[in-house]
Amino acid sequence: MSPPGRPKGEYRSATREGTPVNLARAAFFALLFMLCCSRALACGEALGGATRTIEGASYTVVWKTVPDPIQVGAHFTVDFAVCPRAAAEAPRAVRVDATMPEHRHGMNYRPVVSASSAASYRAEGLLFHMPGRWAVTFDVEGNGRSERLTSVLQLE
Ligand SMILES: [Cu+2]
Repeated sequence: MSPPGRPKGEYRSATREGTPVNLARAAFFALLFMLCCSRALACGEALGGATRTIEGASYTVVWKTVPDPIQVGAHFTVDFAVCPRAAAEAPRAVRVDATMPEHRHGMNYRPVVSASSAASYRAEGLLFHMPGRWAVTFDVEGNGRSERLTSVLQLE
């Protein structure tokens, strides 16, 4: 589309003169986009709300209980994300369990883990049958080994 009354050639030449400015603008907006919008979600960001983070050698686990806080003797769910660190591969399998280290016992229930998206999981069927110090463990299989990430919960 040429402006009326102007020869096509002259108009296109004028456009070319403006090119360096347009490139600079495009580069500026590309940079702005990279800074603001294309950033991958931080690990567990999709979980929302208050989360706990465990940094392991190969994986980071970000998790929260539903409900939060949990009650003695009531089933609860753990929603969590497992994110590979550095060159670690995506986890092949993830298990969740809990024990009371001082009492040398675990739960009376075995949680069932299901994947809710590529990096997000849900462990259902947990129940802490007594108050005290509970260690929640996440066993992540990947890179030919299993890494255990542990977080401690004090239950009143
Ligand atoms: Cu106990």
